[in-house]
Amino acid sequence: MSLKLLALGDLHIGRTPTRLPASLTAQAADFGPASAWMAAVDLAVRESVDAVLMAGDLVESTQDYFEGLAHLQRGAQKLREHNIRLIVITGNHDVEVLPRLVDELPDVELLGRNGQWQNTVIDSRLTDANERVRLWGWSFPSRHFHDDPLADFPGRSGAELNLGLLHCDRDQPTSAYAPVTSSGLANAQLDAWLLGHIHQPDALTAAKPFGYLGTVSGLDAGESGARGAWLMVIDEGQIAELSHIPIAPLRWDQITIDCTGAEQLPVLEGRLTEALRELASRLNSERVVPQLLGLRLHLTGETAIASETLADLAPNLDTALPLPDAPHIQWFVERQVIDLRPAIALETLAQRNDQPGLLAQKLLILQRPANDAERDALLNQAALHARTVSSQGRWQHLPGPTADTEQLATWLRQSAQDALRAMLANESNH
Ligand SMILES: [Mn+2]
Repeated sequence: MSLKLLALGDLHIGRTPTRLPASLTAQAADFGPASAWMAAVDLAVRESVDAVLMAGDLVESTQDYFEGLAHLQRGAQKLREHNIRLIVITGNHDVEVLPRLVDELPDVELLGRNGQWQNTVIDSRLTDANERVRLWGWSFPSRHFHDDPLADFPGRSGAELNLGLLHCDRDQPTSAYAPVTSSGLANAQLDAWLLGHIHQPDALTAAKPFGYLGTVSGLDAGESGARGAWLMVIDEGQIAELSHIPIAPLRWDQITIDCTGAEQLPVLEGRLTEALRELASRLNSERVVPQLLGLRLHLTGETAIASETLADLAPNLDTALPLPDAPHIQWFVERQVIDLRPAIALETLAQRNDQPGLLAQKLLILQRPANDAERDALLNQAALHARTVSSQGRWQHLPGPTADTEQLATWLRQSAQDALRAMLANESNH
């Protein structure tokens, strides 16, 4: 007889997915964190786990108090009805709001309030099971915390498995979000560390249960791939299983299509269909499938195809469509990334003295290794230009840092390839 836990990373109730097709924006909340949370609760009930553990940042911000209250209460009540414990810690986002919510919700247990390490023993609900674990937790005491919370970790205790639940920034010594080190985590001698804060999940296994749980649902297109909850099974005092179960209702993903040799729309459509069917067959083998897929189409390879034809490839961005071979999943194109090279070899083009020739020469320079002097000079010129533009008054309010050199190189390459294809298409029309 075993003990089962369901561990969830950053949930961020209060966030709503953006970049959805126009026809779905009114229902955006159905595809966000609150839906992922209820899916996690259903999974906990279905798997008959003993406790649900949450590693901080359950709620996006202090402004989301009522949204947090409604959803946490609904989930906590359902877990309570099934005699499943709900144990949480605060992260930097919900440091203020989560303790207030917990005070309103007697079914939720907050561990390590105010940055004080605390532990609780979780016993298997099955009386004949005889399995137990000790769970350690530490909650953010303030929005920023510059010290290593492991510095005053009291150390493991008891003969049972000792697990840790912590919201922290690993191996980022100057972080304002509870910096810890990998060696510090290892030196604590626990049997598992279930971490929150970083949104990309680590590849955790029963043999290596130390790392980030990741977001429960992808909060934007940058958080691509399977997102969900982690099921941990403890059997005879050992971690027997630790598996990732994708439960997010919306999944962001990428499809790369090699367009080499494809110059007509039907050929490209055939390749996209093939890629969608592969994706469908992969998804059909999963335990829980997403309802909605937001896809970034990455077009690569060598082709003389016209940009207008490429624009026709992505289905209408205002709607979502049933996925071939998996019609219960809707898909839409979030964005097309065009990274195509002309079908003519750049070296041949670069022999020419006209505009395509000059552009081909620049592209060849861009392809050189990162420390090449001519490449550096080209990128410095681009960086200077970018700085001049971004310091103009009308662009100054745009958020985000200035692009780094490699980002600039990517933009230059993509726009030069685009321009080159347009020039060559124009030539062949004459
Ligand atoms: Mn965080």
